[in-house]
Amino acid sequence: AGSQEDQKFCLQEVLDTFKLCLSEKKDVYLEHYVAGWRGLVKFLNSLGSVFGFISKDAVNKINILVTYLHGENGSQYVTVQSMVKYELDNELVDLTKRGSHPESGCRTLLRLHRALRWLELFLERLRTSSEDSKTSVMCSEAYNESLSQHHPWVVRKAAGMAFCVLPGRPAFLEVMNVGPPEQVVAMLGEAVPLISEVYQITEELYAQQNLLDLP
Ligand code: 1PX
Repeated sequence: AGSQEDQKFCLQEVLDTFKLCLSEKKDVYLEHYVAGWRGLVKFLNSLGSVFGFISKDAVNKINILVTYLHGENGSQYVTVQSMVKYELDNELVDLTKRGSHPESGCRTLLRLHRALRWLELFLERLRTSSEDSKTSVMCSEAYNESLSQHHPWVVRKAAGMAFCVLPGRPAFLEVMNVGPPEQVVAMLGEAVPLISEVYQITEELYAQQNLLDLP
């Protein structure tokens, strides 16, 4: 058996993990948040090795968070809210420049959080696009509106090159393993608002605590 990342992607599974993300109080469970990302990485891996540099970075960040979650202070990392409070109260975050805490949970999650905004924008485009729309265009538009602002030129360049080899819309929807295009579109209609809600809650928390520019 291969590692979890080699297994087949299925959009339903990602949708389910994002559903589990929010507690009744609208706190974000870290365990399900990283599980959602693991599912997305599976998808990325199924698109080919050109995306390897992207999935490698995502896996690296997922692993940092999982290590905290399963570490001796794991109970402080149950939700994003408790993680932020714990790390700030204990001065475990480099706030203005990189120092003794280059891999805090807060800064690591922020990277995935920014990528979640890209995902929301991209999936919304995918959902509302016509059959002959180019996924590469949807992907780069979503990227330029979000994540790219946080990336240096070289990364933007490499990302742009990777987008060019994305499969066309029909093949792309096929890899999602949901069924016919109409069904994928329906499922995206369910997934996008969920992803958006998780994004908004995290965004507000980070904004309140002044954490949106963590180095
Ligand atoms: C339902 C299917 C939808 C498709 C799912 C695809 C999942 C994509 C997962 C992307 C995760 C990207 C995480 C990037 C985090 C990041 O911004 N890292 C940078 C900063 O980190 P640092 O520690 O240095 O502060 C880091 O420099 C990143 C480097 C790798 C390049 C990131 C390019 C991101 C492009 C996102 C679009 C993915 C294209 C997928 C095509 C479907």
